[in-house]
Formats: sequence, C-alpha cells, structure tokens
Amino acid sequence: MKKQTNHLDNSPGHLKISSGIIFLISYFFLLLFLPACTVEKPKETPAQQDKLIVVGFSQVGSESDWREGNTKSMLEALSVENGYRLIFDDAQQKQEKQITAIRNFINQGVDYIVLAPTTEQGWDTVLAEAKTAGIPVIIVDRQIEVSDPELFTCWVGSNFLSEGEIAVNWMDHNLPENIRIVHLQGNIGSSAQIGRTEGLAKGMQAHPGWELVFQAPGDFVQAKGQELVQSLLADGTDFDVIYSENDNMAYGAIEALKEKGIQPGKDITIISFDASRDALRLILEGEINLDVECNPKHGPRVRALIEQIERGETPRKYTYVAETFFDASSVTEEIISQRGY
Ligand code: GYE
Repeated sequence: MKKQTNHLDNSPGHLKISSGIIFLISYFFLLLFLPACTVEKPKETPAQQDKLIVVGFSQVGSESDWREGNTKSMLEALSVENGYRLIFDDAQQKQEKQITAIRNFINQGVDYIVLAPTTEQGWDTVLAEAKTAGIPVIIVDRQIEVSDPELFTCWVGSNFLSEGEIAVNWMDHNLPENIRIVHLQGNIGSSAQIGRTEGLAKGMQAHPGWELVFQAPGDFVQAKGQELVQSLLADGTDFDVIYSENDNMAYGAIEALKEKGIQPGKDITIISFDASRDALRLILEGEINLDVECNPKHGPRVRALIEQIERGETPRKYTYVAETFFDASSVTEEIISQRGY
C-alpha cells in the first residue's frame, strides 16, 4: 500500500521537501547578497584574454627622451583596449638582456616579437630560434644585419644616414669654411650611431676645412655627454662645433660649456638629433643651433604592420619614416607644444 505523507510525517519524503526549501531560501539569499560581495568586475574574462594578440617587446632601455617617447608610443598602441597584451622588457642597453628577453618570449609562446635592437650585429642565433618557433619578428627603430633576411618579417624606423646628411648640409650652408668639430657618438654599433657618424664622415671628406678634433661614444646618455665635454675643456682642446648624435648628450654638453662660462649656441655651435620638446625649446632660447628630427612614435606603425600580417598580407620589408629638421628660423611655440616627446 502506498504510504500517505503529510507535513507532520517524519518520513524521508518529508525530509526531501525541507531540504528543497532550504536550498531555495539559501539560493534566494545568495542572489540577494552576491552583487554586494562582488568587489570589482575583472577587466577581461579568460575568454576575452584569448582574443588578445600577445606581443613581446624587447626595448633597448630608457637612456634618452627619445626612448621614453618610443616606449610610451608602443604601450599606447599595443594596449588591451586595442586588442593586445604587451609583455614589455627593458634591456638597459645590453644586447645579452635582449637575447634573454627574446628567449623568454619564445618560451611564453607569444604571437609576435617586436625588437628595438641595441646594435645591428649578433641576432642570427636567437632569431633563428624565433623562426623555428614560428613567431614573426618585427624590428623597430634601429636595423639589424642578419645572414638570412627571412629571420625577421619587417622593419620600421628612421634613415639615420640621411639624418647625418641633413646635418652636414645645414653646416655647409650656415657655418664658416674652417671649423673644428667635436663629435659625441651614440652607442657604437647601433644604426643611429652608424648612420649619423657616416653622414659626418662624408661631410668631412667633402670639406677640407672641417677638422675633427675629438670623437668618442657617449652612448646617447646625458651624463656621458657632459663628462666628455668637461674633460675636453679641462684638457684645453679648442673647438667650434659640437656634433652630438642625440639630444640628451647635447644637454650634457651644454651644461659642461655653461659651467665654464662658454655660451652654447653662440660661442660653440650645437648640432643635435631627435628634436625632442626640450631641445626645440633650447633652439628658441638660442642654445641649440640645429636639431635633426628623429620620430620615436612607432607604436601605431608597428600596430599597423601586425594588423597587415593578421590579415594574411605581407608587409613591406623596410618602412622609412619621413623626417625634417629645426633651427632658429623654423621653431615656433606651436611646434613645441605639439611635440609628443
Ligand atoms: O636618437 C637616441 C636613442 O635609436 C633613434 O636612440 C634611436 C636613438 C635616439 O637613445 O636618443
């Protein structure tokens, strides 16, 4: 006979009903309090993360204003909002650190490697590893010299030789025939140094009145530029022009001159490269005579290259950025205020 159940009954059927009610009540309270307990919605769910393109970016360092502008541009362009997860590594101007960073990117299985190389040589082995792993490599800013051009997909940056030639052309038109030149170089073996040095060397060949009285690397760093000029002045070396391969070394050189009561821009002609905001201001103040532009805003350019590859297209192997120069006749407050670096 079928057992009758009523609410006073202590049978297993009754127990089943009570646990159902308890479950419903707890569920109700859970729903009630859940929103209050959730502190913050996570930025992206794992599913959304899967859609992000993962880029490992090996940056040279943070030696100059140019470099900081470049890093900022890359971080902004390859942001989560734009669909990227950027793994950033600062190599402190050391190639070994870049090689380690690239190996880490390979181990992490990134989708792309972006390399801003310290120097041109020495990349064959590690880029062969990236190639074996099937990871496209985009080179930005300076160039690399590799035995097999297939070791990288493409490059975007400046034409450093033409920057040097722009400087030489300006010197040719604006300075006397006989000048004694102090040459502060960037870190040796980097394309920016090689091109700007070669530009000057060609200028020297064409101008018998140009004498090179000093040449040494200051590694694109302000303190080193300052030290070099301080020691020159202490030695009593006479010179008319400082050809500094970037703005930060020029700032250091300017400091060293001022310490000795020498007026930069008047007693000594100052030639520089990058044309960052502070340097343009110094042109307006008469302390820098010429600054050849070098544009660090490569972030959107690298992003466009990745998007091309994502669409299955083959980007152009080399993309050169158009650049100009500034002197007292062309710098304005408006140009300075619009400079993003
Ligand atoms: O001129 C300098 C930086 O490679 C173009 O590196 C870059 C150079 C830039 O440290 O300021």
